[in-house]
Amino acid sequence: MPRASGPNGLNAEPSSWLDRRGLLIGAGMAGAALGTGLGAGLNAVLGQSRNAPDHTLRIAPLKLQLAPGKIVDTFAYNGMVPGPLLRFRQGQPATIDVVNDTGIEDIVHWHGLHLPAFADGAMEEGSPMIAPSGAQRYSFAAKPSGTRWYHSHNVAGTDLTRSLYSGMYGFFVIDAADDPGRYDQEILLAAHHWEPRWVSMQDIRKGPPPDNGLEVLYASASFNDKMLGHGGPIRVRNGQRVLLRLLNASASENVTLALPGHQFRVVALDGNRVPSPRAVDTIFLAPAERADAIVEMNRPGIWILGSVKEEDRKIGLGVVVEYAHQRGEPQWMPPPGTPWDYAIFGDNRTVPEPDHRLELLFEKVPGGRGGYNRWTINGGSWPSTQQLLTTETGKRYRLAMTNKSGDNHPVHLHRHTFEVTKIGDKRTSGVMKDTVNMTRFSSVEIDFVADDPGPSLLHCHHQDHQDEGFMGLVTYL
Ligand SMILES: [Cu+2]
Repeated sequence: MPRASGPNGLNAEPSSWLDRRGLLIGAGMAGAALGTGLGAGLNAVLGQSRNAPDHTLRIAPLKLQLAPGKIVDTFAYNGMVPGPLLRFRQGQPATIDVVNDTGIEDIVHWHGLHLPAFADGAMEEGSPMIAPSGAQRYSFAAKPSGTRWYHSHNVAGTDLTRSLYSGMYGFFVIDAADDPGRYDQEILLAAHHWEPRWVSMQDIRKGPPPDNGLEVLYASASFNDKMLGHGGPIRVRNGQRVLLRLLNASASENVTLALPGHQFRVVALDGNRVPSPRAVDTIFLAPAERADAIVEMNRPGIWILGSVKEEDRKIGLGVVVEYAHQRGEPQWMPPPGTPWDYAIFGDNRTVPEPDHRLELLFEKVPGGRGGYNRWTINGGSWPSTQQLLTTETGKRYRLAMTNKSGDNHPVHLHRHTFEVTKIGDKRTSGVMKDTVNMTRFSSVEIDFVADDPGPSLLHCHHQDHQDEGFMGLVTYL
């Protein structure tokens, strides 16, 4: 029986809760989080009722067999990777107990959902950590519809066994009432990289400057829990329409995916339907991004659905797609190298002028050889970025973001959905996301309506970037 920690449990170790990531919640913030926010929401979030939860997630160590002879020591939910599929109808009340069977405190974030800050699963917003051997009840209405996911939002820092370096992630699918469901089969694939290690990238290849700090490289990768060639194939029949729900659950690696001889008809990005569904040869996903794509199975054979990078397929990032009555070795063919462009899925609607525009500049502070890089937003690193933007309910805000670094940053805004309105010099509209990838030395503008009061974290989804200062808070008046 999961034990819900009460207010006393929550307050037992305020220092360990408040000091994470060097966080010192300001008096106002703490008042908001602990007073009105948590106070009012405490019963809801900590579960004073004795109702059975819809799901229980148990965090525990796992020896994950990616392939025969390839076992990684990790942490996971309910002994499986990804964790169990959580599926709700839009608006349905969801009650989820999370039990922490480890010696390390942790927290679960419901990525892409609109829910109160105290239930969101980000300690920076005031959601409580789950103590070692403790438990936490999360209760909220499941919305909006689409391919969402859940994952640890703990700090990893230099510890590559924690948070998104581990197997602590899973799909959270919210079905719309009007889902046309025009497909014959639904396949969920979460890409992940395993066996991380810190390296000096400049020692491995040309490019990074000599003062670059340590970065993470991985020795293996998988879709779901198996390396390419070691799980069962995806079995299809000629003429089928297969819906792929693709998630990049890697801590820091981008993926570009292809299925030779087939195209992906992208119908949703980050779970949100796009105005202009289009068929593409490849799908690019930065960490935390999702794509829903329909594939018409019209080229019988045995194929590899996998990373376009050979070195990624070699370490496991792929899965075999097998048509009925076909035999032979899985085939791979390099796809056309079309650059990924969010705008092709958008429309030409005129975007309303925002009520307020905020420029955000992202910069790297190189850590030097053997050190760790730091990241700044407008010159400051977390926690000095706790007042990035104060919003008024109902107003529209534009974040004009510039990436002044040679690294890639998937920027995620919690508890809100935003519209991509400009990529470089190109205006666009209609593409709704919760995570937007910024390529190196690029600029992107996103608009959101302040419609979900409470503190909301804006951060890079690279585990090492968010841990090293790349986060800030959007708050409400
Ligand atoms: Cu980043």
